[in-house]
Amino acid sequence: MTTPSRTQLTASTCCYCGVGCGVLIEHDGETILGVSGDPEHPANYGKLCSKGSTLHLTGDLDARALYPELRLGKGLARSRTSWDSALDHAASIFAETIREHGPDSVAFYISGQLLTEDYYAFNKLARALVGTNNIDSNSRLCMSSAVVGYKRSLGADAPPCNYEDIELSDCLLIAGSNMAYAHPVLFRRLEEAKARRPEMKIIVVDPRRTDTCDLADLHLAILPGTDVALFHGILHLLLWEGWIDRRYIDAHTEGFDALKSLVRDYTPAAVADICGISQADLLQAAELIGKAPSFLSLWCMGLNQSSSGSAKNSALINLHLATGQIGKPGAGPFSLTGQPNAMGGRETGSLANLLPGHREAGNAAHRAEVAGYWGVDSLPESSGLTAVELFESVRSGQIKALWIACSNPAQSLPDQSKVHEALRSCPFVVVQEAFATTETCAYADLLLPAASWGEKEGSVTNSERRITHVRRAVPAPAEARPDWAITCDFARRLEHHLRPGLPSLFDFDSPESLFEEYKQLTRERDLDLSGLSYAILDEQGPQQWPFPTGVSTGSPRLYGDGRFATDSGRAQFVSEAYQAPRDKREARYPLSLLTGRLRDQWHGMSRTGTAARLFSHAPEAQLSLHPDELRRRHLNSGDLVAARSRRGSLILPVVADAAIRPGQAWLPMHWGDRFLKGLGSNVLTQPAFDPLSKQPELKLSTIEVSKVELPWQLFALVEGDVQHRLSQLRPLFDGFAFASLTLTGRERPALQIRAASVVAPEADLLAQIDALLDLDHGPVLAYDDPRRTVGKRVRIEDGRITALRLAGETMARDWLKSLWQEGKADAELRRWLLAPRSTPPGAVAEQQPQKTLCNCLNVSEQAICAGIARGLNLDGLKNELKCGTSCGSCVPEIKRLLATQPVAVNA
Ligand SMILES: Nc1nc2c(c(=O)[nH]1)N[C@H]1C(S)=C(S)[C@@H](COP(=O)(O)OP(=O)(O)OC[C@H]3O[C@@H](n4cnc5c(=O)[nH]c(N)nc54)[C@H](O)[C@@H]3O)O[C@H]1N2
Ligand SMILES: Nc1nc2c(c(=O)[nH]1)N[C@H]1C(S)=C(S)[C@@H](COP(=O)(O)OP(=O)(O)OC[C@H]3O[C@@H](n4cnc5c(=O)[nH]c(N)nc54)[C@H](O)[C@@H]3O)O[C@H]1N2
Ligand code: SF4
Ligand SMILES: [Mo]
Repeated sequence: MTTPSRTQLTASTCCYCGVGCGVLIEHDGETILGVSGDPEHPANYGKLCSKGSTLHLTGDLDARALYPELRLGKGLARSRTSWDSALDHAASIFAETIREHGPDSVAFYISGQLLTEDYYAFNKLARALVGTNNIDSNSRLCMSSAVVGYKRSLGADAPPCNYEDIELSDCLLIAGSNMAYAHPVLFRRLEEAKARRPEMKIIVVDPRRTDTCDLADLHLAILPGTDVALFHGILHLLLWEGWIDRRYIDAHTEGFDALKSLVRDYTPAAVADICGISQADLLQAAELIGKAPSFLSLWCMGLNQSSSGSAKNSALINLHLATGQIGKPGAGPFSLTGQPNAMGGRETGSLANLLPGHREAGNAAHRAEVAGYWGVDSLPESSGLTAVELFESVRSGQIKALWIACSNPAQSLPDQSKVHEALRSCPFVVVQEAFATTETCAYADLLLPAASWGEKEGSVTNSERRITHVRRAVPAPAEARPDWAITCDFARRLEHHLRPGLPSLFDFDSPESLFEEYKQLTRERDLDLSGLSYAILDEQGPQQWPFPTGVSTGSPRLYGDGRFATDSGRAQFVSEAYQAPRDKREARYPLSLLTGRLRDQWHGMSRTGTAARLFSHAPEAQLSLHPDELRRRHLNSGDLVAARSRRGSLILPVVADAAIRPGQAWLPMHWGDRFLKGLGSNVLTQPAFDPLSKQPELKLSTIEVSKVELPWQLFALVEGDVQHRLSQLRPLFDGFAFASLTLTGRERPALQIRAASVVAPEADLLAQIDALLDLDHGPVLAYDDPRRTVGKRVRIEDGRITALRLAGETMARDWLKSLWQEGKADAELRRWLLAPRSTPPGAVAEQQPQKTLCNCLNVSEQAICAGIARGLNLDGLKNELKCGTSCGSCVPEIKRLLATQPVAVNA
């Protein structure tokens, strides 16, 4: 018998965004019981957002990868195997492929969600052992334009600011970042700073009116892809008005004259026209920037994910150099990193073109330094394939063995039809994953179960260059292992084939041993962290690099002395003209489709998609259009539409949203084929990429939207065992034109399915669906109309609905769902069920799904609007409904409702 063990707390980090919040994991040594913000961590001082604070509710074991699984031939099912045979098998296939087709016939696709030590192990495996530069990461889809921007403008890939600078700044430009959703804890810090110093000015540049605009003094809703013209237009005005810092330019920069002549053409009239904003707003932006004592810019994917991503980054950095706004408190160009350890990946050189310690794979001296340190003759010279190119080479057959770790490319890369084709045709695909449910796992010939959040040790670097020791709280479930251990174990087995008899390059017995080896490769480089150790991180807490040997604390800010990491020591102005986006709008594709993030979901939803409550803020996939665009197409909110791009099409509901300008559309990036039939959001997006950063234009593609007539509709809901049911039911909906499978509920999580097709499916298929919904036996009330076009099934246990299915038409959907939510099954329900007519009692027309704004306290948008109608202000709403009093992620949205909802007028 086991005795109940005491609850313990382990300080670690949140595994989601690049803010890098510290968390305290509450556990009993076996199971994670709770999570709270670490009050000592300098990124968040105890705060967490709606995602971080629900981490302990995610990670349903039913969705986890638990054992190695091997497929012995294409078309066969995978079966469980041992770690030894899994890795031996992988090593012999990789060795054989390399022997027959050369080292560049294999590739590794890794992730900014790996820890630094994992990254380092992979990098050494690819370059030193295999001898290929075909190792790229999902950071290619994320930060690679910022890497180019920093390197060519400032000489090194180093964000020069820190989080306090955000609070200290007098003027902030937030460009292409919806920090209210994507970096919420930093946004909370900004909200508090602005409340303390209302004179602080905030400009938001985003085609959409996002929740981040809630703090904006000025919102520039530019046309998508026009940022370069905007930044050049601002510089034009700064020059004209004399708001530049000539002394700084002369002392610390090069290339200003060329830029000056380039921006001469970017007159206010021309720029206002290109960007679709008013000249007055443009002038105001220039004035706010030009006159501010300190100026800081924050940016994210709206700049990076573009075919002119590098140009956007450099054009923004130009503004800082021209005004001398860098290297001092409250000033500087500050890219927000997306993933928790995108920075660590850049530091360890885990993009195809990089090497550890901010070195270049294309630089012979850098290669020689690293090869010497690793004790190998040389490192590969041929350039490596970057994400989009890499999958294209898989498709064309050039890559024959592919190792994917900690990323879900069958959901997140652009142009999904091609990506699925590539994975289908690749002779050998290894997927090293924590969750077995991802779209990519379906293609794994070998699935390797990885430890995940709370189960692994290592280090991460957040957006402000701060390194935190990630600590393990509990053991990984079943046979899952930490990534570094999987990688090193495989590498040692591959060495038997490729370097027989030689001493191992992978003699690591802990993440700390990897860190100790890696850190020496940063010595005397711009990011020098050779003075750091796990012991220092434990004693002194998280530290910012550079942290060279001998110092006692890291560096909060870079370039304070005006010396840059370039050969001349001077920062470089980059002069590049504005180029219009690639995917042109035209009669056939008249709408610009933007994609991005929801507040409570993370990427492909492998983790957040296991917690039903995280669906309540955005219950299902929807395509948002301006109300005028709906009117023009005779569409109503809730109608099913086909969205078509040059690459694919997707059927989903449409919704009116005035936050989006006419001519544009908005689709969250999160929905993949598991949750939305049809390969998900990225079936529409385009693979065009920036010529320098090779970062694809995920933010912008052109589409058309038209109504689809799918009269036969299905709605189903079933409580419990949600992950299994989702996995089993999803394939049964392949034949439907539309199918959306989501989670709903809070205390009693349920799977909810909406589907539609032109005609009713075979009775057989419906019977299979019913069986998986538990609607084929036991206490089930059923009614089928004589012509069998309409059918209803409701399971009632202990006086409550536990499962239901409506087929043919679904008018009673909302009524039944609310009965389910309320735990009721009354006489009216029974009467309705057995009646031929399907109109529900007192039926209302189908409604938009109810939205929960405050996820912590479970307060719906309706309740908040009712409170506003009663005359409550923000404090009143907080007091009475408690909304917004926990993590605060919903506060911007509540404020927006306060500003737009009709309020009761008190006599
Ligand atoms: N909730 C949540 N948070 C996350 C993540 C998540 O999945 N969920 N992922 C993390 C990761 S990896 C990343 S990279 C970050 C991303 O963080 P963000 O980049 O802030 O988030 P996105 O919603 O992808 O895009 C930001 C904005 O860019 C705008 N945009 C589109 N085109 C343009 C343009 O041409 N110019 C400008 N100026 N703006 C444009 C979009 O309208 C959108 O509002 O979020 C991180 N945080
Ligand atoms: N349309 C559109 N597409 C986009 C974007 C966009 O804005 N618009 N944004 C892009 C950006 S910025 C990004 S960063 C990418 C993200 O795209 P992906 O890299 O595909 O993102 P995730 O779904 O987070 O994939 C991480 C995977 O790692 C698994 N995992 C979690 N923890 C561990 C672990 O410890 N070890 C291992 N081995 N596996 C683990 C998770 O289950 C998950 O499946 O998406 C890109 N795609
Ligand atoms: S802001 Fe939220 S998602 Fe990002 S690290 Fe902090 S708690 Fe995690
Ligand atoms: Mo990202």
